[in-house]
Amino acid sequence: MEILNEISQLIQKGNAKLAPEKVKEALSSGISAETILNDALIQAMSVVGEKFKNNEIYVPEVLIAARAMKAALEVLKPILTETGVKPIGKVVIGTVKGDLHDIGKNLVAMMMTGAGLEVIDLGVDVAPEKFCEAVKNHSPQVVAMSALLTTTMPNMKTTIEKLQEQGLRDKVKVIVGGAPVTESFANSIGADGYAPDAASAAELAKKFVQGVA
Ligand code: B1M
Repeated sequence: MEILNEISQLIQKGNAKLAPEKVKEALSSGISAETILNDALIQAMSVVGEKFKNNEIYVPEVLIAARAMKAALEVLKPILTETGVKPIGKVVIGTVKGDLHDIGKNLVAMMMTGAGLEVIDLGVDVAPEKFCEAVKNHSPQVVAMSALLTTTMPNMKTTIEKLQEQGLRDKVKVIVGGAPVTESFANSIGADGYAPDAASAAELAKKFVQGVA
């Protein structure tokens, strides 16, 4: 669909003004939020990532593309988070210490909200102590951690160890995800679950909350 390609191009070029407008246009022409998300927004960021890896673009261009992606995502947010029901449980989510990537984490948070969960979002660069503090303050059933850098993945393990140290590990299920994270990594650090994308992360958290996983 041409309009999806146009949205993708606008995000890649970092046009934070026109990208959301085009998303609105696509929605009113009957294209689903899910299609726009997967085939335009996420697709655009993977092109950006590829170009960045190949040194065709640099951090400033990635940053402005991310800004446009976020602006476009804001248009989809009310649809993705739409839920008519009372929250069925609580999740504390954050991007781990040292890591500033939050687009995927925000998407996971939106999908979880849409799945009927209350989400406490701690933001980015979240230290293990901060996760522990949030568990004490909010008593969630699930702690969800995101990491986009191979160098910050170990901080997921450090956070699990800190939860253990503070006697909180048995009170929560820990799920992890993010581009470099794999199921076997999740197992190796003692996480309870791994999800490859935002929709399955929401599904998994819901199962844990309902005690069926
Ligand atoms: Co960064 N960056 N970045 N970056 N960046 C990557 C991740 C990279 C793969 C690019 C590349 O080289 N191809 C590379 C990491 C290499 C590695 O370690 N393997 C990289 C690098 C190197 C860096 C810097 C070190 C660059 C530098 O400064 N020299 C630096 C680090 C800063 C830091 O964090 N300390 C850096 C900075 C940045 C920006 C700030 C410019 C910007 C982030 C802006 C922001 O997030 N607010 C940025 C961006 C945008 C990217 C890419 C291009 C796109 C990431 C993204 O938003 N994707 C990325 C390349 C890529 O991923 N292809 C790249 C879209 C998003 C929807 O996908 O986040 O993967 P993603 O989330 C997915 C799944 O992973 C999953 O669900 C989502 C989809 O449904 N998911 C979960 C995510 N969290 C989950 C949690 C779950 C379950 C699923 O359970 C809890």
